[in-house]
Amino acid sequence: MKASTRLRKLLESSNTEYILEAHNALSATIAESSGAKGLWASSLTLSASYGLRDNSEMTMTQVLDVLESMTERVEVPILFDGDTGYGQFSHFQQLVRKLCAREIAGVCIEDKIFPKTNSFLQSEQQQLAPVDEFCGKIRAGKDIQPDPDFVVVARTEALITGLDMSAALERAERYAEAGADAILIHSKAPTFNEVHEFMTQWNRSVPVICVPTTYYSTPEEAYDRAGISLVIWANHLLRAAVAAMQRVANQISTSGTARGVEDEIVPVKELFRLQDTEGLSESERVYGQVSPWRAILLAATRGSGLDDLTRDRPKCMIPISGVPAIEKQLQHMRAEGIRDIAVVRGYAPEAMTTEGVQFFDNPNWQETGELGSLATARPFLKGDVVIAYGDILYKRYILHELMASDAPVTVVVDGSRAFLESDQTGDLVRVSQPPPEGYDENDYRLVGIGSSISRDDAHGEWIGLARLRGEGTPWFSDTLEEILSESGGIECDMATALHRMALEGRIPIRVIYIQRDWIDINSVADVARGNTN
Ligand code: SPV
Ligand code: MG
Repeated sequence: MKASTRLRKLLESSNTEYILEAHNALSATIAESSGAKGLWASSLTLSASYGLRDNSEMTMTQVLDVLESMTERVEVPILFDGDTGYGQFSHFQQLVRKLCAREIAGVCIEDKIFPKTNSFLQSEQQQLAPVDEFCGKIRAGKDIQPDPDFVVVARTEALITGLDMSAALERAERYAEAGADAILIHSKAPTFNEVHEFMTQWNRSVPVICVPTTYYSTPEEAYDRAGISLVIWANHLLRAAVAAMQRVANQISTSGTARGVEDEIVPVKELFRLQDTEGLSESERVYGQVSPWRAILLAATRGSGLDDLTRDRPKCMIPISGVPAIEKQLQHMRAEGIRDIAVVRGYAPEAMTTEGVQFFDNPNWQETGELGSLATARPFLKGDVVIAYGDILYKRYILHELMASDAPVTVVVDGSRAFLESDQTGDLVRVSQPPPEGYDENDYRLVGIGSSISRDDAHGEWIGLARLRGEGTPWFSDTLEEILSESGGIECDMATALHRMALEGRIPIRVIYIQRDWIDINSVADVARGNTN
């Protein structure tokens, strides 16, 4: 149901309803959660919270901004205290259009002259607008409103400015005839008597609203008995906030510490709740704004046989077609949605100028081997994580296929047997089956990897790209820690860990076969190849 329709229902309800003041999105949320069925966007409290006077000092743009933030956060209808309608009839028409566009349920305008003053300030000196002029303003608003249910409340300040009851009644009747959906009869009397008298003489052509700021002690039944449709508690949330803020500010200023106030204020997590932080986490799960993926790039080594090229930089910083090799891999990772990336540095860390990654340092890279480097990046070794050598280059589809795998542990293996063409080989791999001739959907499982696999037994070569997820990650981590503690952290490579896991066989390690489409930068020849690719 539209907010405006809901406000109409409150006005038409058979008993007296109430609405609560709110001056920003936070107080609107608090009022709504308390059970208030509607909100009063008060000119007094909106302007006060802006550090301005309630003398038409807040501009239409400023109030619309606040109203927009309020209506975005609450479901209950908002009745906006529109003062004199921001000028003559044509300004009021603009206001009505803008309020309808923001789904504000209704506006209340008062029969004073711009710039108005709050009803409780020098009220007797305030001038009322001529009745005909104010009726014209009401008609102008009603004629223009794009939402037929939008509520225009006409407020008469007759009693506030010291006019008598008959003047108040006459004005109210004329405003109802002009099309007002409700009358707000304002009074500054200390008791309900004045408004009560108005009600006894009122023709009841439209619902009546009152604002018992000064006659707040009236018993609730009195409004009902008198036929009041809606009571506005017009400023209570801001007054409550001011009292609390003054108490806490003074206490901290006097004592110099916040120790004593902690019990009197809400915990920070209450602010998070009111901001709907939980809702954001939910959306992140739905829309995948936050990538669940991490990567650790092992980039600690200098590389052998690359002396000239690595005099003052690690091998992953060697430019390939003008771009450091590692940057090419990072581009692929970001394109695949991997945002949290760790790079383990070792040799010449100062030459690693890569941006947007978190560095971990392994100063003992020469002794520890890959697992020692990996161990420095332990905080990244959780959840869904890609582990990659920093010095490999590959086509992007390879990473894409790896990210599509749902296995707990997946490794990418080049099944082309290109290693037979070179005497320098990386980690040879034995798989449950040789690579397929063409496309197939079989699952391939890692049987063994590393130095124990002979060239004859090997089905391919691990390219230095693996992914862990689910139960695969703690399994790998445990294996890593086990190997490090056995070896004292010396000379252990990734293949040692993967081989041990394959032998243990607790969960199949999936192999994704590729055919070439990658290189590693292990020799000057490789670099030359990279530059020509
Ligand atoms: C307001 O809340 O701004 C009102 C009511 O207009 S009063 O302050 O009583 O004028
Ligand atoms: Mg006001």
